[in-house]
Parts: sequence; C-alpha cells; structure tokens
Amino acid sequence: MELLYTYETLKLEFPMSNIEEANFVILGIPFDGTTSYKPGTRFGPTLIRQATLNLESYILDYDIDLTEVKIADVGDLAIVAGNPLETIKRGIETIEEIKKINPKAVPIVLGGEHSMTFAPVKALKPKSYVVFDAHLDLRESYEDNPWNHACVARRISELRVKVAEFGIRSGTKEEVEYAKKAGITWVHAREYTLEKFIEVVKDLPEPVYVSVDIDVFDLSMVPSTGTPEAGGLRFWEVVEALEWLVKNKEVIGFDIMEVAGMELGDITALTAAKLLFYMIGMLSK
Ligand SMILES: [Mn+2]
Repeated sequence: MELLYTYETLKLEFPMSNIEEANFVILGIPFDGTTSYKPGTRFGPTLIRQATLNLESYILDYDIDLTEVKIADVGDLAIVAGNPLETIKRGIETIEEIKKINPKAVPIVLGGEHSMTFAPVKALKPKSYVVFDAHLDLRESYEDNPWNHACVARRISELRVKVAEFGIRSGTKEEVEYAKKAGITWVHAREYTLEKFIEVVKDLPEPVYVSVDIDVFDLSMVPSTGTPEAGGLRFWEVVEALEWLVKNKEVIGFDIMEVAGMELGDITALTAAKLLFYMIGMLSK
C-alpha cells in the first residue's frame, strides 16, 4: 500500500510487516525548519534507525523479541522545507491514511522538530497529551511563527486535549501563566519522581498520546538536540514512568522528537533508539 507523502529510507533491521497487519507503524518526519539553536533534526529519523542496528532485538526486562512484533516502517514524510504548517498537514494526512488502512495500528513518529508532534495528535485525537520535555513549549508564537517548535504544547492544548508535562526546566513567565490559566500541569525536573508522575497522570482522560522530546534527558546523554538543557532526567526514570502509563492507560501513539546530529553513532540517537525499543516492548506486553 502506497502512502501519498512518504518515501523509503533506511529501515529497522527486523523482518518488516506491512501496514495492514502491523501493530506499530513507524513514520519519520525529518523536519528541521524552525530550530533556534543546534540544527540537525532533519537527520533524526535516519540516525535513530541506524542506531537501532546496534541493539539486541530481545528486551531482557520484558522477555520480548521485537523480531516477533509486527512493525511496519513506512519511511519518512516528504517534508516541505522551511514550512512547518504545510509539513504538519502532510503528516496529519499520512497518519489518517495509516489509520484508515489499519485502525488498530499504533503510529510511532520519529523526529524531527517537536513542532511536528501536532500532526499525530491532530490525526489521532487523544483526550490527553503526556509529554517529557525540558521545555514548556507553551509560547503563543516564537520568532513570529505559531508553528515554531517552542509553541507545540500550546497548539495541542488549544485542541482541548489535556496536557501534562514532565522533566521541565525551561520556560518563560508568560508560559507559566498560560499553563495555570489553561489547566496544564507540569512537573519540574528537580521535583520529578515516579510518585509525582502517577499522581498527575492517574486522573487524565483516555486515550493518551505520549511525546518524548529527547532533551528531557540530561544533556550528558543527549548533546545532539535542538536546545540541550542541563539537569535532566535519567533513562530509567522515563522508562518507568512510561511503563506505568502503558499498563494503566490506553496509549494510542507516541513519538520521539528533537534528535539532531551529524554523524553515525551519535549518542543522542543511541538513547532514542534504546527508548524506541523499550516503548515498543512495553506496548507489546
Ligand atoms: Mn524541548
């Protein structure tokens, strides 16, 4: 089945499923158009896929071999360079196409700038949006662009999706005020614990969409990202939160965003690839 806006790229190493039969459908969105600091998110999807080649498909913790999970990889979205909104529209259309072919498939988006997360959220219509991020991303507009990466959580909250943010350590006074006004809960990286996470997410309406901005991790693990920030979360902290979430809530899609980089073996991509495997693993249990 051909999708309108995608093209083949480097694939995961596994025997791949087709969209019709897949439990998971991977789509890369290699958009890098509003990056304000470190460029390279256009290479994120390729770098993550390449980094997976280094990983065992068997996940010790879950006793699951991902070669036995039905995963389709539809390649990357044909982006419209420099135009986040047009690219988002193509992303929405593509995810809607995937869901039309296979309503049960869980879409997985690999980014790409965080602005692109609007596409799967708009297409999948979750009731809640759980995001791990160093940044609030609640600006009305940034650099005169409401579709800038710094505005994505705000655009999503405007869809009347309930937003909860974790690992935050960067934002403006206006963003904090907007969060309060809009009923958005956020937990500072300094105060983050699994207990606090559960306390916030346990009452969120379902279904839930999950977004991981790779910059939620401490910058020592993820130096190759658009806007790295010191003082982030550890790998297992995020994995354990996600495990609780998928066990207790219906998760209908997820993404891993803001992986930038210029070379193979990039450690940020290795972190993202490992997280990708864990997320597919925990959702397959
Ligand atoms: Mn961020």
